[in-house]
Amino acid sequence: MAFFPLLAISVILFDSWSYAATQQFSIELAWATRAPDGFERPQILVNGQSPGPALVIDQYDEVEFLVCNKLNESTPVHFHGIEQLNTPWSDGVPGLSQKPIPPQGEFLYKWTATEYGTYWYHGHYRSQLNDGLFGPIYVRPCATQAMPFSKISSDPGVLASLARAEENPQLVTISDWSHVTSAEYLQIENATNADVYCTNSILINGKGRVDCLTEAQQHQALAPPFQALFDGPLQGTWMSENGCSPFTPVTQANYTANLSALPEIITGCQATNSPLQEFDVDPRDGWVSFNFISATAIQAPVLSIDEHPMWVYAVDGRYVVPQKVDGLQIFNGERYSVMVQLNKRPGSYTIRASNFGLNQLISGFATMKYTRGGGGRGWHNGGWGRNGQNRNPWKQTPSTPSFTYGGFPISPNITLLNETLLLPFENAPPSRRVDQTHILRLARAGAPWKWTLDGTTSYPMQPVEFAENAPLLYNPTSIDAQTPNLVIRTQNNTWIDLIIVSTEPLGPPHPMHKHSNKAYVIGSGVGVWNHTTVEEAALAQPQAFNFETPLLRDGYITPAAAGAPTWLAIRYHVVNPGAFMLHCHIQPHLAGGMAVAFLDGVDAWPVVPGEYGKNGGGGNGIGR
Ligand SMILES: [Cu+2]
Repeated sequence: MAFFPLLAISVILFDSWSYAATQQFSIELAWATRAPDGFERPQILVNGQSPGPALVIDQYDEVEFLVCNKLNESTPVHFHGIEQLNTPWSDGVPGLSQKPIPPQGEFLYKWTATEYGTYWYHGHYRSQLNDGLFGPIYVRPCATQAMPFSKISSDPGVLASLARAEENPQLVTISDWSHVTSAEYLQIENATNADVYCTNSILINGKGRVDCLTEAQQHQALAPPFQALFDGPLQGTWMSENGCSPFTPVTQANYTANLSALPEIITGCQATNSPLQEFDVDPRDGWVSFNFISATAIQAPVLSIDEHPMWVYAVDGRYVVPQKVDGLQIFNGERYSVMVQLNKRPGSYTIRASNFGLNQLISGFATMKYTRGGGGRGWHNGGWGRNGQNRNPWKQTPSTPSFTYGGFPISPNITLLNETLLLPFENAPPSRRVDQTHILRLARAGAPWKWTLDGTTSYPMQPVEFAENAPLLYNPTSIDAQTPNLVIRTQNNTWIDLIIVSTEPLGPPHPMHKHSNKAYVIGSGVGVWNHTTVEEAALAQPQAFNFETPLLRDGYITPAAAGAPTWLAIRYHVVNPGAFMLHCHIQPHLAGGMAVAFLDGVDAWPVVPGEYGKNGGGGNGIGR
């Protein structure tokens, strides 16, 4: 038949011209009893493990991601930082883009890996993320993508090593772990009427241990800025056995917590000695890329590797002009990729994740271990020399930290990344003309653990509403979509400024995250925001803004509040119509309602493919 040769030709053309492949990936979610830090409790496993298996794909691949829910509760899965260009129905947010997947149900997410870089997937229902429902995603850049490494070296051999390291990164997921489930955690917040901000350990790739410091060690480890608070407004109080800050009106926005309802498990400490994650590195490679992903519920640790500086080269997936630092603070949901040169004496070096925040003095650890000698300085596998002298070049002593247990530099010549000084590698500054400005007021909403982004109302997180009502994507004019300040409408192809203003008396930085396409972080400051537009504010305080070289990110940190209001300004281009959430990525804050919904591009509203049913119901076999 005549069409056979034609078919053969078209297959050949497809193979030689298109590198995009369809990547099928399926995960099964189930509860099991595990002890990732030596303490047994139920954990959500993804294909039998937590973190779940890594999804490693090439840029422009088509992804078909099947979720089989074997939990006894509903769930969706969200792809953090994936822009979901033209696939807003695969964003995984109940109430916005789908109904949660019921127990025994399945849902097939389909999206295109339009952007290279490090991302992750996680639960987006209540706080299931805290129970272990997450895993890494790495999208290898397409072959024509320029690489940023010439800032690190001009030596072709080194550049080749860096390129190899980038292609085979060590994916490092940092999470925090509580000895109660996320549902129990929220119940404790309710019962104590307190903002509960402590965990029992910090895990690196799912492994950690419970550390208990003596009070003397706590005093020594506490970073100076927080020491000043204990010498000031918190004078006369001290942290708990596990380093948790006291629940006083000072830390609870002037509310008084019902401490009799606070279980010992939240603030006590029983040390464990479970195994830590070990990253084996081969010094013959010259360099290794650590792609850090923060899946923490609460903690914002400073990451460092003893005796090894790090070149930060990508942030939230995108390349930046590489910057050499000794450590960096990573907030909830963020990703930082760093290049590390393997030129030290072969041995084991501690990787530290030390929380830097008033909430808790807590650290997690892992090890980077050289698998052999033969590194940059010519070390070889050692042993006893012919004359009996010890010629073993392997490092025998513990490695030297650059940061304290409290996440503070050991000495003034240790450098911590200042993320506001990072420059985009491929700069495409935002529009200077803006169509809409929204001022979002971040505050507590009637309780220390309830939050709002519109100044008064918590975003409704009640599961019953998600189960019964049509998601906003499916019905953008429903009753749910009429709450004026919690559901914000934008027109397609317009530029939007969002100003997040915080008036908390004493509050942590809030790592805000907007779903779909990235936003430019154009400014932040301390003081009252009394402007109607960024343009007006920039005339008054030009030093607070960067319109020329802002980073494009999917996470943006509000400045910490300590007695004065703070604000953060981001700018984004509406290019992907759909229903997308903006929220704080501290999980108890999200559960407490610190969120708003955007109906982006209401004038070009997408038509959801029929395979997802009428309301993204998540029934069996969707899309198959
Ligand atoms: Cu927050």
